[in-house]
Amino acid sequence: MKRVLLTGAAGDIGGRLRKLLKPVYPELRLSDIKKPADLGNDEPFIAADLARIEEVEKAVEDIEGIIHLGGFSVEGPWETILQANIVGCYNLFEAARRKGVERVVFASSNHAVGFYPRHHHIGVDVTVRPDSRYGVSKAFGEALGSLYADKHGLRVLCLRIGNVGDRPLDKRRLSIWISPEDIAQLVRIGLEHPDLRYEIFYGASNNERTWWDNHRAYAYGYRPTGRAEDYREEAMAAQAKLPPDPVGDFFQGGTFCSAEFDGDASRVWK
Ligand code: 15L
Repeated sequence: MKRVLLTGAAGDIGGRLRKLLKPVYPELRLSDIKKPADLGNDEPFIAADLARIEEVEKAVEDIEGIIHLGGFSVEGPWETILQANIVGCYNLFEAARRKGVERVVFASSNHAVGFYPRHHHIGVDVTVRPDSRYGVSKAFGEALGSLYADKHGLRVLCLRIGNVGDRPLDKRRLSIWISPEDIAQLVRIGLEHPDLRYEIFYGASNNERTWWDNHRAYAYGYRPTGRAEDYREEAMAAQAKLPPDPVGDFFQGGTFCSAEFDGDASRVWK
């Protein structure tokens, strides 16, 4: 795989993957609605608004594999989610089909299943339980990827990403954290593994407190090196400074669940 496009290149995960994947894919093409501030001379860039399919088609021209991080990366107003993540995701897969792209790695999110309680250990075969409009858009992207894989033969990997960062930020992130190196490893499986047709993996490092069964990723050779527990003390110290959040602390999606929550709080174990 040589000609790879990274959408969402100006975002946080995009910035990290740009650096980690450049040595692997020297021709890595970047795209975002705006130019990354620190764009290097050796980094080809095409601006594209995901809501405009003609712009997306230009960005994917001659590309073999796409890492699709583009879109709105947290909860937002419906109109924002609709354009960036629903229309935008459709445009990305449809442009990929029209231009003969072989593979798409789609950045899904843990928020597609955020309303599972933390005491549930879930695989990738559970019904989605989104915790936000954002989470719904990620479930939509996973479904769209499945359609394009089954109907059009695109090879698709959906990564239900936990939280990417240098270290886990709090108690919840001790369960869902993924190091930048580990997410780069998963992306490479999506772009290169010969047997991959359509899969969903959890984007998590080797975390003792995980809520997820990620055996599909391991079956494809994933060997994470990050271990959230190594940062337990600082994450728990950060947690101690956070206000109590009975709903958010009960469900996997955290504050994405408690935000705007006016549901049945008796579902929450006290
Ligand atoms: C996500 O999907 C977001 O993109 C990221 O900003 C974090 O909020 C993360 O989930 C998380 O759940 O911690």
